[in-house]
Amino acid sequence: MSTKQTTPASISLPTYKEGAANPQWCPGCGDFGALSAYTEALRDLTNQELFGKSSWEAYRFAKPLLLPDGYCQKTFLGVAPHTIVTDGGIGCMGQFPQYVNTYAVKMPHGRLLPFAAGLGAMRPDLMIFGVGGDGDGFAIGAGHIANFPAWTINITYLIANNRVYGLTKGQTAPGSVRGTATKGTPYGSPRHQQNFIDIAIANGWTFVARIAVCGKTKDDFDTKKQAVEILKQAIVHPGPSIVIDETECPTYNKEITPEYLREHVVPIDALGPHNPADQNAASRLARVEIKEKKENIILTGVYYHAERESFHQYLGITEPLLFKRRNREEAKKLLNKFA
Ligand SMILES: Cc1ncc(C[n+]2csc(CCOP(=O)(O)OP(=O)(O)O)c2C)c(N)n1
Ligand code: SF4
Ligand SMILES: [Mg+2]
Repeated sequence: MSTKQTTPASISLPTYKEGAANPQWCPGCGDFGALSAYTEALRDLTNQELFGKSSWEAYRFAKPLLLPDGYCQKTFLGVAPHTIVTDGGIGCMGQFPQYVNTYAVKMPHGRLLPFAAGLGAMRPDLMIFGVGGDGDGFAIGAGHIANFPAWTINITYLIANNRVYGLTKGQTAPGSVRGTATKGTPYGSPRHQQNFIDIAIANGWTFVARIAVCGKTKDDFDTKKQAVEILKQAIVHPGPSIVIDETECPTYNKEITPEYLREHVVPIDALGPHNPADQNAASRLARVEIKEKKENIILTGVYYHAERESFHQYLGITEPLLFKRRNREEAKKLLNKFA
């Protein structure tokens, strides 16, 4: 993160790129679209007015403003470069935190959620944004996808589903469709594609959505605009949010091109009304699309959205734990409880 001080007025889109490294992704990599949607979402939230104050001011006055309701409302604790932690895994998408001007961490493969759990528990005033690939999330990290949401800690997790292990040169990944031929599976992989949305709903993620940043579809539907809106909703959602980004790896996955995505993306609303609060309806919707064959559709939009008592609400915690100063005696007493 840049150490240069910024004034509230100067926080804009360039601020989120200031001092960040130049992306090392291949030309045409879908991760560029995800990065751009993320920074635009941050820009919009940064400039949002709340409680009659800009979010920057709200950050500074967060404590008095938010005490009555607790810290479950991550939204407006202030979205600004110094209040955001972008938490990456390993893989091409895992490089993402280096390319944005926020605090950044890079965890071992599949382990961004344990870090988020610890940080989110202690610092609910921060906005935590996890980023990784389909392999990182649903292969080596799958145990955390299952366990993390049970803690009802407030984060947003963006997973790039390019359907390959991009960084390690294109092996099949949890997002790969059955029959995918790679160097490691020259006759086509017999493994079925995992249904990420269904897994997320079943495991208790309380905001579950899919995006695809691929321009305008044949029906003139703007996928980037939808992606930015969904990321904003996911960030604002007071609980574990997961967003699957259907994207391309032009280097190792020649089948999923932007044209392919534009042809197959259909917004959920186009199928008729959907109530995201209805978990059964959301699970049914998650099974509408079977992407084993090319002619099937890729639904984008919010599948599921529910409120659930948070970790901090349950424990009655109304201020970030690290802000609370304890003297030595108090700390000793607390530790002795675990002896
Ligand atoms: C413990 C461990 N096992 C294996 C690896 C090798 N490895 C690095 S990235 C990667 C796969 C990344 O695929 P994905 O998460 O889909 O990200 P992408 O590169 O496609 O964005 C693997 C297997 C590793 N870094 N650490
Ligand atoms: S290998 Fe694929 S996922 Fe990785 S940077 Fe290149 S295009 Fe992107
Ligand atoms: Mg991948």
